[in-house]
Amino acid sequence: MTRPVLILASLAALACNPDGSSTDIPAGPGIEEILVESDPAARLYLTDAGVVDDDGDGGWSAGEGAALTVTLHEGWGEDYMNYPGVAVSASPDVIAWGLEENWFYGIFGYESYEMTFDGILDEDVAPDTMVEITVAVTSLGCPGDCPDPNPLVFTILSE
Ligand SMILES: [Ca+2]
Repeated sequence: MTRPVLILASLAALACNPDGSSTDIPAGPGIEEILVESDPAARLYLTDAGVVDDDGDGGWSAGEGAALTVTLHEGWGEDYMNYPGVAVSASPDVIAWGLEENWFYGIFGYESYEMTFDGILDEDVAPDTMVEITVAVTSLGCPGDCPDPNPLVFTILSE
């Protein structure tokens, strides 16, 4: 499968695909490095992670809030009406999320929806702390009836 790759030197991040190859893919605002790319061949996949800090200076400081956005796609052209959603987590666990998961009723075939998660970075996080953030596909009925999590993993650097 081929797909267009946006070449922006200032935004490009080196990522490893599941088969071990590397691809230059764009990282969104506030993203340090993309570690794992969500597989676009899967039925539900994630792209376009970005983090915008509350005061807009481009750095996420201790105690500051930020909005994480990510786009969920249906890639097979088949409506998925079983409350698909996205779950977010951080390692180390230094972000207090308003919601750690969010869902909606369904996603039509080939549709894309941007989702936003608000988080506050802990007060005691030192500057230049690397935080790994995982966003994963889930559903309201999970665990039990779970779609492939097909995660998108990236790092941010605290200010
Ligand atoms: Ca800031």
